[in-house]
Amino acid sequence: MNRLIIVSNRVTTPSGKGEETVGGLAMALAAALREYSGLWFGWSGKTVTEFNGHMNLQRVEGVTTATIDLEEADLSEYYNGYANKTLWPLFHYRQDLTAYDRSFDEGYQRVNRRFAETLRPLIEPDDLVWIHDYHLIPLAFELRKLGVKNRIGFFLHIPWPAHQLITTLPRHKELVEALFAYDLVGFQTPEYQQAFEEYVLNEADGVITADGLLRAFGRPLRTGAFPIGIDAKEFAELASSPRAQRTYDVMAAHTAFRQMIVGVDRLDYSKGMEERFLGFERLLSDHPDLRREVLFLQIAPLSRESVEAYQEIRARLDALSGRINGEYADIDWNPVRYVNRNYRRDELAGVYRAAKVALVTPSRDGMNLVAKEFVAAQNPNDPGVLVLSRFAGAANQLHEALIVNPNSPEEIAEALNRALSMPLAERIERWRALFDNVQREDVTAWRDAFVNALAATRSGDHARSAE
Ligand code: ADQ
Repeated sequence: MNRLIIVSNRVTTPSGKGEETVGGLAMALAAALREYSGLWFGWSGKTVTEFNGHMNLQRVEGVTTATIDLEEADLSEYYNGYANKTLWPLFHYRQDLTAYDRSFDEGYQRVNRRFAETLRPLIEPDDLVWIHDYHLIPLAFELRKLGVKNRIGFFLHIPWPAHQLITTLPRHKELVEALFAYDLVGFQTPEYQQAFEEYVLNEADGVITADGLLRAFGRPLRTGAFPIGIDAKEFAELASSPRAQRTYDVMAAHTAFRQMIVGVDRLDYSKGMEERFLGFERLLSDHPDLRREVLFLQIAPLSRESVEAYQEIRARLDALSGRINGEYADIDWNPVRYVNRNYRRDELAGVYRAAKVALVTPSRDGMNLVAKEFVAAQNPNDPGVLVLSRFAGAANQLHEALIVNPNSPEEIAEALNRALSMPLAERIERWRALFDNVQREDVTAWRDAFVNALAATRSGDHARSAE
Protein backbone atom coordinates (compact mmCIF):
# COMPACT_ATOMS: atom_id res chain seq x y z
CA MET A 1 0.00 0.00 0.00
CA ASN A 2 1.20 3.52 -0.80
CA ARG A 3 1.98 5.85 2.06
CA LEU A 4 -0.47 8.67 2.47
CA ILE A 5 0.61 12.24 3.12
CA ILE A 6 -2.20 14.48 4.29
CA VAL A 7 -1.74 18.24 4.20
CA SER A 8 -4.13 20.72 5.79
CA ASN A 9 -3.79 24.24 7.12
CA ARG A 10 -3.89 23.16 10.77
CA VAL A 11 -2.75 19.90 12.26
CA THR A 12 -4.62 18.63 15.30
CA THR A 13 -4.38 15.14 16.68
CA PRO A 14 -7.56 13.98 18.31
CA SER A 15 -7.42 10.72 20.22
CA GLY A 16 -10.73 9.51 18.84
CA LYS A 17 -11.98 8.84 22.35
CA GLY A 18 -14.71 11.45 22.38
CA GLU A 19 -12.96 13.80 24.78
CA GLU A 20 -11.77 16.45 22.39
CA THR A 21 -13.55 19.43 21.01
CA VAL A 22 -11.93 19.60 17.56
CA GLY A 23 -14.06 19.90 14.44
CA GLY A 24 -15.24 17.23 12.09
CA LEU A 25 -12.46 17.67 9.55
CA ALA A 26 -9.72 16.93 12.08
CA MET A 27 -11.54 13.83 13.27
CA ALA A 28 -11.93 12.57 9.72
CA LEU A 29 -8.27 13.09 8.84
CA ALA A 30 -6.92 11.46 11.97
CA ALA A 31 -9.14 8.45 11.27
CA ALA A 32 -7.69 8.20 7.75
CA LEU A 33 -4.12 8.29 9.02
CA ARG A 34 -4.65 5.55 11.58
CA GLU A 35 -5.37 3.15 8.71
CA TYR A 36 -2.60 4.14 6.31
CA SER A 37 0.98 4.72 7.28
CA GLY A 38 2.16 8.18 6.42
CA LEU A 39 2.01 11.58 7.96
CA TRP A 40 0.02 14.75 8.44
CA PHE A 41 1.69 18.03 7.51
CA GLY A 42 0.56 21.58 8.27
CA TRP A 43 0.77 24.68 10.42
CA SER A 44 1.37 24.22 14.14
CA GLY A 45 -0.95 27.08 15.11
CA LYS A 46 2.10 29.00 16.48
CA THR A 47 3.79 32.09 15.09
CA VAL A 48 7.48 33.14 15.07
CA THR A 49 9.08 36.51 14.29
CA GLU A 50 10.85 35.17 11.23
CA PHE A 51 10.00 32.05 9.23
CA ASN A 52 12.75 29.42 9.77
CA GLY A 53 11.41 26.34 7.97
CA HIS A 54 11.95 24.33 11.12
CA MET A 55 9.79 21.24 11.23
CA ASN A 56 8.47 19.57 14.34
CA LEU A 57 7.95 15.82 13.87
CA GLN A 58 5.82 13.97 16.43
CA ARG A 59 4.00 10.70 16.81
CA VAL A 60 0.70 10.99 18.70
CA GLU A 61 -1.93 8.27 19.03
CA GLY A 62 -0.74 6.35 15.98
CA VAL A 63 -0.46 9.43 13.79
CA THR A 64 2.83 11.05 12.68
CA THR A 65 2.59 14.80 12.38
CA ALA A 66 5.01 17.32 10.87
CA THR A 67 4.28 20.94 11.69
CA ILE A 68 5.82 24.30 10.88
CA ASP A 69 5.40 27.72 12.51
CA LEU A 70 4.37 30.76 10.48
CA GLU A 71 5.11 34.48 10.77
CA GLU A 72 2.59 37.04 12.01
CA ALA A 73 2.39 38.51 8.49
CA ASP A 74 1.62 35.05 7.12
CA LEU A 75 -1.20 34.75 9.57
CA SER A 76 -2.74 38.08 8.71
CA GLU A 77 -2.31 37.82 4.93
CA TYR A 78 -2.75 34.11 4.33
CA TYR A 79 -4.98 32.72 7.08
CA ASN A 80 -6.96 35.72 8.31
CA GLY A 81 -6.47 37.39 4.93
CA TYR A 82 -6.87 35.56 1.63
CA ALA A 83 -8.28 32.35 3.13
CA ASN A 84 -10.80 33.78 5.56
CA LYS A 85 -11.49 37.29 4.23
CA THR A 86 -11.46 36.50 0.52
CA LEU A 87 -12.05 32.86 -0.38
CA TRP A 88 -14.29 31.83 2.54
CA PRO A 89 -16.90 34.61 2.10
CA LEU A 90 -16.81 34.46 -1.70
CA PHE A 91 -17.19 30.68 -1.82
CA HIS A 92 -20.13 31.04 0.63
CA TYR A 93 -21.84 33.57 -1.66
CA ARG A 94 -21.03 36.58 0.55
CA GLN A 95 -19.55 38.95 -1.99
CA ASP A 96 -20.51 41.78 0.38
CA LEU A 97 -17.97 40.48 2.90
CA THR A 98 -15.24 39.61 0.41
CA ALA A 99 -11.97 41.58 0.64
CA TYR A 100 -10.03 41.85 -2.60
CA ASP A 101 -6.70 42.94 -1.14
CA ARG A 102 -3.59 42.26 -3.26
CA SER A 103 -1.28 41.75 -0.27
CA PHE A 104 -3.52 38.94 0.95
CA ASP A 105 -3.02 37.17 -2.35
CA GLU A 106 0.76 37.60 -2.11
CA GLY A 107 0.78 36.22 1.45
CA TYR A 108 -1.32 33.29 0.31
CA GLN A 109 1.13 32.41 -2.48
CA ARG A 110 4.09 32.86 -0.11
CA VAL A 111 2.71 30.51 2.53
CA ASN A 112 1.85 27.90 -0.09
CA ARG A 113 5.47 28.16 -1.33
CA ARG A 114 6.72 27.73 2.22
CA PHE A 115 4.52 24.70 2.72
CA ALA A 116 5.87 23.21 -0.53
CA GLU A 117 9.52 23.85 0.31
CA THR A 118 9.31 22.28 3.78
CA LEU A 119 7.13 19.38 2.69
CA ARG A 120 9.23 18.50 -0.40
CA PRO A 121 12.00 16.53 1.43
CA LEU A 122 9.43 14.37 3.24
CA ILE A 123 7.84 13.04 0.04
CA GLU A 124 8.97 9.59 -1.14
CA PRO A 125 8.46 8.39 -4.73
CA ASP A 126 5.30 6.25 -4.24
CA ASP A 127 3.53 8.46 -1.70
CA LEU A 128 0.01 9.63 -2.40
CA VAL A 129 -0.34 13.27 -1.40
CA TRP A 130 -3.79 14.46 -0.31
CA ILE A 131 -4.19 18.20 0.19
CA HIS A 132 -7.17 19.73 1.95
CA ASP A 133 -9.21 22.83 1.52
CA TYR A 134 -9.22 26.39 0.29
CA HIS A 135 -6.13 27.50 2.22
CA LEU A 136 -3.91 25.35 0.03
CA ILE A 137 -5.25 25.50 -3.52
CA PRO A 138 -1.83 26.42 -5.09
CA LEU A 139 0.17 23.83 -3.13
CA ALA A 140 0.41 21.18 -5.87
CA PHE A 141 1.46 23.86 -8.37
CA GLU A 142 4.31 24.84 -6.02
CA LEU A 143 5.27 21.20 -5.41
CA ARG A 144 5.39 20.51 -9.18
CA LYS A 145 7.78 23.47 -9.57
CA LEU A 146 10.07 21.66 -7.11
CA GLY A 147 9.96 18.51 -9.24
CA VAL A 148 7.37 16.45 -7.36
CA LYS A 149 5.88 13.88 -9.76
CA ASN A 150 3.71 11.98 -7.28
CA ARG A 151 -0.02 11.67 -7.55
CA ILE A 152 -1.51 14.64 -5.72
CA GLY A 153 -5.18 15.01 -4.86
CA PHE A 154 -7.14 17.99 -3.54
CA PHE A 155 -10.39 17.97 -1.61
CA LEU A 156 -12.44 21.14 -1.22
CA HIS A 157 -14.46 21.08 2.00
CA ILE A 158 -16.46 24.21 1.18
CA PRO A 159 -18.76 24.95 -1.78
CA TRP A 160 -17.42 25.75 -5.23
CA PRO A 161 -19.37 28.88 -6.16
CA ALA A 162 -21.33 29.60 -9.29
CA HIS A 163 -19.35 30.60 -12.37
CA GLN A 164 -20.42 34.29 -12.29
CA LEU A 165 -19.37 34.65 -8.67
CA ILE A 166 -15.85 33.30 -8.97
CA THR A 167 -15.13 35.62 -11.89
CA THR A 168 -15.42 38.57 -9.46
CA LEU A 169 -12.10 37.45 -7.96
CA PRO A 170 -9.06 39.19 -9.43
CA ARG A 171 -6.76 36.56 -10.95
CA HIS A 172 -9.45 33.90 -10.71
CA LYS A 173 -7.95 32.14 -13.69
CA GLU A 174 -4.60 31.65 -11.95
CA LEU A 175 -6.39 30.12 -8.98
CA VAL A 176 -8.22 27.67 -11.21
CA GLU A 177 -5.13 26.93 -13.27
CA ALA A 178 -3.35 25.98 -10.04
CA LEU A 179 -5.95 23.25 -9.54
CA PHE A 180 -4.79 21.68 -12.80
CA ALA A 181 -1.50 20.78 -11.11
CA TYR A 182 -3.45 18.08 -9.24
CA ASP A 183 -4.34 14.63 -10.55
CA LEU A 184 -7.68 14.57 -8.78
CA VAL A 185 -9.86 17.39 -7.44
CA GLY A 186 -12.78 16.34 -5.23
CA PHE A 187 -15.89 18.29 -4.23
CA GLN A 188 -18.57 17.63 -1.63
CA THR A 189 -21.46 17.38 -4.12
CA PRO A 190 -22.03 16.86 -7.86
CA GLU A 191 -23.44 20.40 -7.93
CA TYR A 192 -20.12 21.96 -6.86
CA GLN A 193 -18.25 19.70 -9.27
CA GLN A 194 -20.50 20.90 -12.10
CA ALA A 195 -20.02 24.54 -11.12
CA PHE A 196 -16.26 24.02 -11.38
CA GLU A 197 -16.59 22.29 -14.76
CA GLU A 198 -18.81 25.07 -16.01
CA TYR A 199 -16.15 27.62 -15.13
CA VAL A 200 -13.44 25.64 -16.87
CA LEU A 201 -15.52 25.06 -20.02
CA ASN A 202 -16.51 28.73 -20.26
CA GLU A 203 -13.50 30.65 -19.01
CA ALA A 204 -10.55 28.42 -19.81
CA ASP A 205 -11.52 26.79 -23.14
CA GLY A 206 -11.78 23.50 -21.29
CA VAL A 207 -13.07 20.27 -22.80
CA ILE A 208 -14.28 17.00 -21.33
CA THR A 209 -12.35 14.14 -22.91
CA ALA A 210 -13.75 10.75 -23.93
CA ASP A 211 -12.47 9.17 -20.71
CA GLY A 212 -14.24 11.78 -18.58
CA LEU A 213 -11.23 13.96 -17.77
CA LEU A 214 -11.42 17.71 -17.77
CA ARG A 215 -8.72 19.18 -20.00
CA ALA A 216 -7.56 22.80 -19.81
CA PHE A 217 -4.31 24.77 -19.46
CA GLY A 218 -2.67 21.94 -21.43
CA ARG A 219 -3.32 19.40 -18.69
CA PRO A 220 -5.80 16.64 -17.87
CA LEU A 221 -7.62 16.59 -14.54
CA ARG A 222 -9.94 14.06 -12.95
CA THR A 223 -12.73 15.62 -10.86
CA GLY A 224 -15.32 13.93 -8.68
CA ALA A 225 -17.92 14.33 -5.94
CA PHE A 226 -16.94 12.73 -2.62
CA PRO A 227 -19.47 13.65 0.09
CA ILE A 228 -17.73 13.63 3.45
CA GLY A 229 -19.29 11.63 6.28
CA ILE A 230 -18.81 11.01 9.99
CA ASP A 231 -17.81 7.93 11.93
CA ALA A 232 -21.49 7.07 12.44
CA LYS A 233 -20.91 3.94 14.46
CA GLU A 234 -18.56 5.70 16.86
CA PHE A 235 -20.91 8.66 17.21
CA ALA A 236 -23.92 6.43 17.90
CA GLU A 237 -21.85 4.70 20.61
CA LEU A 238 -20.80 8.05 22.07
CA ALA A 239 -24.48 8.99 22.29
CA SER A 240 -25.17 6.12 24.65
CA SER A 241 -21.93 6.49 26.65
CA PRO A 242 -22.18 7.27 30.40
CA ARG A 243 -20.98 10.83 29.82
CA ALA A 244 -23.61 11.41 27.13
CA GLN A 245 -26.25 9.87 29.38
CA ARG A 246 -25.28 12.24 32.20
CA THR A 247 -25.49 15.20 29.84
CA TYR A 248 -28.86 13.95 28.63
CA ASP A 249 -30.14 13.64 32.22
CA VAL A 250 -28.94 17.14 33.11
CA MET A 251 -30.58 18.56 30.00
CA ALA A 252 -33.83 16.67 30.60
CA ALA A 253 -33.97 17.92 34.21
CA HIS A 254 -33.27 21.52 33.21
CA THR A 255 -35.62 21.59 30.28
CA ALA A 256 -38.40 20.45 32.66
CA PHE A 257 -40.01 18.32 29.94
CA ARG A 258 -40.08 21.19 27.50
CA GLN A 259 -39.37 20.31 23.89
CA MET A 260 -35.82 21.29 23.10
CA ILE A 261 -34.71 22.60 19.71
CA VAL A 262 -30.95 22.62 19.20
CA GLY A 263 -28.48 24.35 16.90
CA VAL A 264 -24.73 23.62 16.98
CA ASP A 265 -22.40 25.66 14.78
CA ARG A 266 -19.09 27.45 14.79
CA LEU A 267 -20.01 31.10 15.17
CA ASP A 268 -19.86 31.87 11.45
CA TYR A 269 -22.03 34.09 9.26
CA SER A 270 -22.44 31.25 6.76
CA LYS A 271 -24.37 29.16 9.26
CA GLY A 272 -27.60 31.19 8.96
CA MET A 273 -28.01 31.72 12.70
CA GLU A 274 -29.66 35.13 12.50
CA GLU A 275 -32.47 33.91 10.26
CA ARG A 276 -32.74 30.84 12.48
CA PHE A 277 -33.20 32.99 15.60
CA LEU A 278 -35.82 34.97 13.69
CA GLY A 279 -37.50 31.72 12.65
CA PHE A 280 -37.72 30.64 16.27
CA GLU A 281 -39.06 34.06 17.25
CA ARG A 282 -41.67 33.70 14.53
CA LEU A 283 -42.70 30.31 15.95
CA LEU A 284 -43.27 31.94 19.35
CA SER A 285 -45.26 34.83 17.90
CA ASP A 286 -47.41 32.62 15.61
CA HIS A 287 -48.06 29.90 18.22
CA PRO A 288 -48.73 31.35 21.65
CA ASP A 289 -49.71 27.84 22.83
CA LEU A 290 -46.11 26.67 22.29
CA ARG A 291 -44.54 29.50 24.28
CA ARG A 292 -43.84 27.74 27.54
CA GLU A 293 -43.52 24.34 25.86
CA VAL A 294 -40.33 24.85 23.87
CA LEU A 295 -36.83 26.12 24.31
CA PHE A 296 -34.10 26.77 21.79
CA LEU A 297 -30.52 25.94 22.69
CA GLN A 298 -27.94 27.42 20.32
CA ILE A 299 -24.37 26.28 20.92
CA ALA A 300 -21.96 28.44 18.94
CA PRO A 301 -18.26 28.36 19.90
CA LEU A 302 -16.38 31.48 18.84
CA SER A 303 -14.41 31.22 15.63
CA ARG A 304 -11.94 33.45 13.67
CA GLU A 305 -12.42 36.15 16.28
CA SER A 306 -9.83 38.52 14.82
CA VAL A 307 -11.83 38.85 11.59
CA GLU A 308 -14.25 41.79 11.77
CA ALA A 309 -17.18 40.06 10.09
CA TYR A 310 -17.09 37.50 12.90
CA GLN A 311 -17.14 40.17 15.59
CA GLU A 312 -20.15 41.69 13.86
CA ILE A 313 -22.18 38.52 13.59
CA ARG A 314 -21.38 37.80 17.24
CA ALA A 315 -22.72 41.19 18.32
CA ARG A 316 -25.86 40.71 16.23
CA LEU A 317 -26.56 37.28 17.72
CA ASP A 318 -25.99 38.60 21.25
CA ALA A 319 -28.54 41.32 20.58
CA LEU A 320 -31.03 39.02 18.91
CA SER A 321 -31.01 36.37 21.64
CA GLY A 322 -31.37 39.14 24.24
CA ARG A 323 -34.27 40.68 22.35
CA ILE A 324 -36.18 37.39 22.02
CA ASN A 325 -35.68 36.57 25.67
CA GLY A 326 -36.66 40.11 26.68
CA GLU A 327 -39.86 39.83 24.70
CA TYR A 328 -40.98 36.33 25.64
CA ALA A 329 -39.22 35.15 28.83
CA ASP A 330 -41.05 34.65 32.09
CA ILE A 331 -39.74 34.40 35.64
CA ASP A 332 -39.36 30.64 35.24
CA TRP A 333 -38.75 30.28 31.48
CA ASN A 334 -36.21 31.54 29.00
CA PRO A 335 -36.99 30.66 25.38
CA VAL A 336 -33.42 31.03 24.08
CA ARG A 337 -30.33 29.58 25.68
CA TYR A 338 -27.30 30.83 23.79
CA VAL A 339 -23.89 29.36 24.66
CA ASN A 340 -20.49 30.20 23.17
CA ARG A 341 -18.36 27.36 24.49
CA ASN A 342 -16.97 24.09 23.20
CA TYR A 343 -18.12 20.70 24.43
CA ARG A 344 -16.57 17.28 24.45
CA ARG A 345 -17.91 15.13 21.63
CA ASP A 346 -19.61 12.71 24.01
CA GLU A 347 -21.37 15.61 25.75
CA LEU A 348 -22.42 16.99 22.40
CA ALA A 349 -23.83 13.58 21.51
CA GLY A 350 -25.90 13.71 24.73
CA VAL A 351 -27.18 17.17 23.80
CA TYR A 352 -28.21 16.01 20.33
CA ARG A 353 -30.04 13.05 21.84
CA ALA A 354 -31.94 15.21 24.31
CA ALA A 355 -33.23 17.46 21.50
CA LYS A 356 -36.57 16.96 19.75
CA VAL A 357 -35.48 18.99 16.75
CA ALA A 358 -32.14 20.07 15.26
CA LEU A 359 -32.06 23.29 13.27
CA VAL A 360 -29.26 23.08 10.71
CA THR A 361 -29.91 26.07 8.49
CA PRO A 362 -26.68 27.41 6.93
CA SER A 363 -27.07 29.93 4.12
CA ARG A 364 -24.32 27.90 2.38
CA ASP A 365 -22.30 24.94 3.61
CA GLY A 366 -19.96 22.53 1.85
CA MET A 367 -21.50 19.57 3.65
CA ASN A 368 -22.37 20.17 7.36
CA LEU A 369 -21.38 17.39 9.70
CA VAL A 370 -23.62 18.55 12.56
CA ALA A 371 -26.66 17.32 10.58
CA LYS A 372 -25.11 13.86 10.34
CA GLU A 373 -23.99 13.80 13.98
CA PHE A 374 -27.50 14.69 15.12
CA VAL A 375 -28.94 11.79 13.13
CA ALA A 376 -26.34 9.32 14.44
CA ALA A 377 -26.98 10.34 18.07
CA GLN A 378 -30.75 9.72 18.12
CA ASN A 379 -32.58 7.10 20.14
CA PRO A 380 -33.99 4.73 17.44
CA ASN A 381 -37.23 4.29 19.40
CA ASP A 382 -37.90 8.01 19.85
CA PRO A 383 -35.81 9.96 17.33
CA GLY A 384 -35.76 13.72 16.93
CA VAL A 385 -36.43 15.55 13.67
CA LEU A 386 -33.81 17.22 11.47
CA VAL A 387 -34.67 20.57 9.87
CA LEU A 388 -32.08 21.15 7.16
CA SER A 389 -31.17 23.97 4.79
CA ARG A 390 -31.41 23.19 1.10
CA PHE A 391 -28.06 24.99 0.73
CA ALA A 392 -26.08 22.58 2.91
CA GLY A 393 -24.25 19.92 0.89
CA ALA A 394 -25.84 17.40 3.27
CA ALA A 395 -29.28 18.14 1.75
CA ASN A 396 -28.07 16.29 -1.32
CA GLN A 397 -28.04 13.08 0.73
CA LEU A 398 -30.42 13.62 3.65
CA HIS A 399 -33.68 13.86 1.70
CA GLU A 400 -35.88 12.71 4.59
CA ALA A 401 -35.05 15.77 6.68
CA LEU A 402 -37.51 18.69 6.59
CA ILE A 403 -35.78 20.78 3.94
CA VAL A 404 -36.11 24.56 4.25
CA ASN A 405 -34.95 27.77 2.62
CA PRO A 406 -32.63 29.20 5.32
CA ASN A 407 -33.35 32.78 4.25
CA SER A 408 -36.98 32.49 5.25
CA PRO A 409 -37.84 32.77 8.97
CA GLU A 410 -41.43 31.88 7.97
CA GLU A 411 -40.37 28.57 6.41
CA ILE A 412 -38.18 27.81 9.40
CA ALA A 413 -41.07 28.50 11.80
CA GLU A 414 -43.42 26.28 9.78
CA ALA A 415 -40.90 23.43 9.66
CA LEU A 416 -40.34 23.78 13.41
CA ASN A 417 -44.03 23.58 14.09
CA ARG A 418 -44.35 20.54 11.89
CA ALA A 419 -41.33 18.85 13.49
CA LEU A 420 -42.60 19.47 17.03
CA SER A 421 -45.95 17.84 16.27
CA MET A 422 -44.70 15.01 14.03
CA PRO A 423 -46.19 11.62 14.96
CA LEU A 424 -43.77 9.01 16.29
CA ALA A 425 -44.28 6.64 13.33
CA GLU A 426 -43.27 9.35 10.84
CA ARG A 427 -40.29 10.38 12.94
CA ILE A 428 -39.08 6.78 13.04
CA GLU A 429 -39.58 6.26 9.33
CA ARG A 430 -37.70 9.42 8.40
CA TRP A 431 -34.94 8.78 10.90
CA ARG A 432 -34.33 5.21 9.68
CA ALA A 433 -33.78 6.41 6.13
CA LEU A 434 -31.48 9.21 7.34
CA PHE A 435 -29.44 6.96 9.61
CA ASP A 436 -29.10 4.41 6.85
CA ASN A 437 -27.50 7.07 4.67
CA VAL A 438 -25.27 8.49 7.43
CA GLN A 439 -24.04 4.97 8.23
CA ARG A 440 -23.50 3.90 4.63
CA GLU A 441 -21.82 7.08 3.40
CA ASP A 442 -19.57 7.45 6.42
CA VAL A 443 -16.09 8.86 6.81
CA THR A 444 -14.42 5.59 5.83
CA ALA A 445 -16.44 5.39 2.62
CA TRP A 446 -15.46 8.99 1.84
CA ARG A 447 -11.78 8.45 2.49
CA ASP A 448 -11.57 5.15 0.60
CA ALA A 449 -13.44 6.55 -2.39
CA PHE A 450 -11.07 9.52 -2.59
CA VAL A 451 -7.83 7.64 -1.98
CA ASN A 452 -8.78 4.87 -4.43
CA ALA A 453 -9.70 7.40 -7.08
CA LEU A 454 -6.38 9.18 -6.53
CA ALA A 455 -4.42 5.92 -6.69
CA ALA A 456 -6.21 5.08 -9.96
CA THR A 457 -5.14 8.29 -11.72
CA ARG A 458 -2.31 7.83 -14.16
CA SER A 459 0.87 8.72 -12.39
CA GLY A 460 3.11 11.06 -14.29
CA ASP A 461 0.43 12.62 -16.47
CA HIS A 462 1.47 15.98 -15.16
CA ALA A 463 5.14 15.43 -15.64
CA ARG A 464 4.46 14.44 -19.25
CA SER A 465 1.97 17.11 -20.16
CA ALA A 466 4.03 19.87 -18.56
CA GLU A 467 7.08 18.92 -20.59
P1 ADQ B 1 -17.36 23.48 9.52
O1 ADQ B 1 -17.74 24.75 8.84
O2 ADQ B 1 -16.59 23.62 10.75
O3 ADQ B 1 -16.61 22.49 8.51
P2 ADQ B 1 -19.31 21.29 10.17
O4 ADQ B 1 -19.23 20.31 9.05
O5 ADQ B 1 -20.68 21.43 10.71
O6 ADQ B 1 -18.80 22.74 9.79
O7 ADQ B 1 -18.36 20.77 11.31
C1 ADQ B 1 -18.34 21.38 12.57
C2 ADQ B 1 -17.78 20.41 13.58
O8 ADQ B 1 -17.50 21.12 14.78
C3 ADQ B 1 -18.75 19.29 13.92
O9 ADQ B 1 -18.06 18.07 13.98
C4 ADQ B 1 -19.27 19.70 15.30
O10 ADQ B 1 -19.58 18.63 16.15
C5 ADQ B 1 -18.10 20.47 15.88
N1 ADQ B 1 -18.59 21.48 16.83
C6 ADQ B 1 -19.40 22.51 16.59
N2 ADQ B 1 -19.68 23.17 17.72
C7 ADQ B 1 -19.05 22.54 18.71
C8 ADQ B 1 -18.94 22.74 20.13
N3 ADQ B 1 -19.55 23.73 20.77
N4 ADQ B 1 -18.20 21.88 20.83
C9 ADQ B 1 -17.56 20.86 20.20
N5 ADQ B 1 -17.63 20.63 18.88
C10 ADQ B 1 -18.35 21.45 18.14
C11 ADQ B 1 -16.13 22.55 7.16
C12 ADQ B 1 -17.19 22.90 6.12
C13 ADQ B 1 -18.37 21.95 6.22
C14 ADQ B 1 -17.88 20.50 6.08
C15 ADQ B 1 -16.69 20.23 6.99
C16 ADQ B 1 -16.05 18.88 6.70
O11 ADQ B 1 -17.63 24.24 6.26
O12 ADQ B 1 -19.34 22.22 5.22
O13 ADQ B 1 -18.93 19.61 6.41
O14 ADQ B 1 -15.68 21.23 6.85
O15 ADQ B 1 -15.77 18.73 5.35
